[in-house]
Amino acid sequence: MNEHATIASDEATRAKRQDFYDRLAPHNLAPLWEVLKGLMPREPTSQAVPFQWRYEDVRPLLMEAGGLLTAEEAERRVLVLENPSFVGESRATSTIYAGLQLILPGETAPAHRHTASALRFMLEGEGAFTAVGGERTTMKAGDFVITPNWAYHDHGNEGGGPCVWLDGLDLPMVRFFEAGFSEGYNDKSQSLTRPEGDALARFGSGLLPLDDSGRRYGLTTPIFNYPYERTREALVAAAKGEDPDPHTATTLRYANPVDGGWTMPTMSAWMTHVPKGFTTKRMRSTDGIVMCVAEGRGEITTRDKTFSFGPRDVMVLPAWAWRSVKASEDCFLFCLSDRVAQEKLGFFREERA
Ligand code: GTQ
Repeated sequence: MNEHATIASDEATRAKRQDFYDRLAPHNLAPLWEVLKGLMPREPTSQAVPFQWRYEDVRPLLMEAGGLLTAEEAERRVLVLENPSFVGESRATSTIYAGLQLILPGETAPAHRHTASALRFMLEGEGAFTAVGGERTTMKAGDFVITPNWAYHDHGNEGGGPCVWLDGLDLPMVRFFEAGFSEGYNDKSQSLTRPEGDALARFGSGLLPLDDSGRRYGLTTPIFNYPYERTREALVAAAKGEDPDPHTATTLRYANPVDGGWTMPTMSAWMTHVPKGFTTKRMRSTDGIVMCVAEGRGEITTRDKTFSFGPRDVMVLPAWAWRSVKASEDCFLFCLSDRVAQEKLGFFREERA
């Protein structure tokens, strides 16, 4: 067979196959062999791209939103942090929704509940509170606050200035499963049945109630505020006791005191302390990460990007992209991802250079 004959027969074969595919289509059938490599890549290539929102850029726009509508009108006055790859999809990473929420003095973000789990990382202002399970918690800068799925929650601001926090929700996951419900409460705010600090006293002191399983919120931790004061103190003390890990420096994860697992069923959260002058060795993992700077300045490199960061900046580190942090000051970095969900499903992997 000469060369031309080969090409001719390849073309003939291709045409024959294409004709077959065209006849499959009306039956809603498709040939796997044409898409198999895309369905099962040798390794992940995240659609999300590395991105940074500098707080100094976003803050004026958020304040402008504050002049346009009330928290009550908006239900939640939030600027959604959309990954450039997912415009219009309310996704920061493939699986995590993130946003910056503003609440002004005297405002109420009305009570509602939804299938999505939510977490807050407090950024700015004093006097903001969130209420869950009949208890309020005042949110201070750096606090990690949790709204369990299907728990009524409302927010308010009893301080004198604007309050802003980062919201992280598992909305893209809920949407993927098409399992989302939501409903309003019969009042603007829920009624309070416990004093502030009750949950932290019962579950967050290295003690547990004798007659309470702690499963108040199903798979979610019964503590709904992990105060920054305590987290920071623990990290600083831990950093004194051991040299920083080459890849993770000093990292502590937020834990459910009932079972030692992560705090929520779908989203993992942790905080990393990178001491001044330290650069972490490159690592990568299958979870796309939303990182928010609690304190410090430095640089983060991931995929083809290097971002210099300062307090309250938010970054997206895509799944399976190498990442490294260089601290020019003592850094405290809050992170969230879908790691817990991936671990439960058997997907999670990481690699350290
Ligand atoms: O505070 O309950 O950013 O329901 C998006 C949806 C925050 C909230 C968001 C929400 C909330």
